[in-house]
Amino acid sequence: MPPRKRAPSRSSPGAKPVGSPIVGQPTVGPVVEPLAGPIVGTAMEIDGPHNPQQIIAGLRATSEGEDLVQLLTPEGQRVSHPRFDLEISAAGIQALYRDMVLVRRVDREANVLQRQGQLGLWAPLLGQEAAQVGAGRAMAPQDMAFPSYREHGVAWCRGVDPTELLGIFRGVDQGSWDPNSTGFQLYAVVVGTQCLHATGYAMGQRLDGKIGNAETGEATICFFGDGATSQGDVHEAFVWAAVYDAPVVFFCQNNQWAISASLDRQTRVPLYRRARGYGFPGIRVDGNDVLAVFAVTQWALRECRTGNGPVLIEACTYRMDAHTTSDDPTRYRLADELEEWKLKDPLERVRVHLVREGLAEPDFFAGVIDEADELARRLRDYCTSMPVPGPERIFSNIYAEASPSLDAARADFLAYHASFEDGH
Ligand SMILES: Cc1ncc(C[n+]2csc(CCOP(=O)(O)OP(=O)(O)O)c2C)c(N)n1
Ligand SMILES: [Mg+2]
Repeated sequence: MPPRKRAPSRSSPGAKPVGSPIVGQPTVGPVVEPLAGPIVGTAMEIDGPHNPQQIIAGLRATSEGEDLVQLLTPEGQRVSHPRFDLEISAAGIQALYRDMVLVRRVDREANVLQRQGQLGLWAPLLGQEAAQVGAGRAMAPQDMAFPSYREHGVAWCRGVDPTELLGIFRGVDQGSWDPNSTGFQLYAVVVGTQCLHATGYAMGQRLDGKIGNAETGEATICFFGDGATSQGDVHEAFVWAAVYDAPVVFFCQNNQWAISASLDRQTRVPLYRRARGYGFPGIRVDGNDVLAVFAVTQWALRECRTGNGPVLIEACTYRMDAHTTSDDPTRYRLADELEEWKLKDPLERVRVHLVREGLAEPDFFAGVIDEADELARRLRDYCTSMPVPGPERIFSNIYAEASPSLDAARADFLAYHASFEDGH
């Protein structure tokens, strides 16, 4: 191959060309000559006047920042927002509070069941109740959700009974609810993959003419984490959704950690700002404020149903427990961080608000606790009495229709099992 010509220099006239490696040349030795000519600015100045202190203070995306949409402060005070104000009755706030208490109770009970050997694994949602309930309750019945593996709160809002989540974590099924009737797809464990599924589904909604009306149209919402944003699948989903105007809300729960990788290992800019590069709006909401999440997600879903999708929402929240029951977060994060986030607890701020504003009586809170106790009992009873599935179970619900090769594989597998003396 003949040696490639050097590209003309893009630096100022008179400057020496910038050296670049030439194919076929030995790579040892200095190949890059120093850039001569005037320096027009540092890289940081190109995208706005950011000094290093600002970068450290927030542009590394670890702080919540000035653009955060919030309607209820951590102290339980209602605040207004020029674009996302919400009119909600006392009963409406009570209902959101009840959802969060029950969902937290499901989560804590399942965590304990894992510790007692009844589940193989559990992925806790502790701390993310407002993000999930706010988003789940903003959905219309005809919308479709694509979850990751932690969306127990969204499942609850879609009418998936919490007992149905346990089979996956006990290892007896791959998800037993009906995605079509609930509008809630099965859990996705491969990080980010559900963003492609959601985009494809939303493109279908568009092609089927299901959009055009903010109330009766259809939209898709896809849940994923801060770590998932580094996956190629998520980038591809953003590109496809953008160029096909897919009616999909990308709902990123930024819980600050991807197992032991902190947010600053994923991004240099706040995650919601990435949307701008793909050509759709990105909004950052206080993910521990159920009212703000509800208002922002409702708006985003309406935009998508109308035909103005996609939209990215970054819900700033915190994973208060371990990544899963197999993880020990004390090995990679400081206890102060958790203590700081406890002050922003999503349930406590709503409780304080209801009490302080006289929007709920003590009976209401006592009733919710009783309901949570009953739910926990039901969950435990169900889990400990779940039947062990037979070996043929692994072949069911894989393909819509039977096939000769699947039938043969099943027959082989059952014969193999039967060859053991005790049949197992
Ligand atoms: C493609 C792929 N890579 C790696 C993993 C292992 N893994 C499981 S969860 C996880 C971190 C995900 O973090 P994030 O997206 O922030 O979601 P979170 O768990 O915090 O809700 C990783 C790396 C996986 N399941 N799939
Ligand atoms: Mg995360």
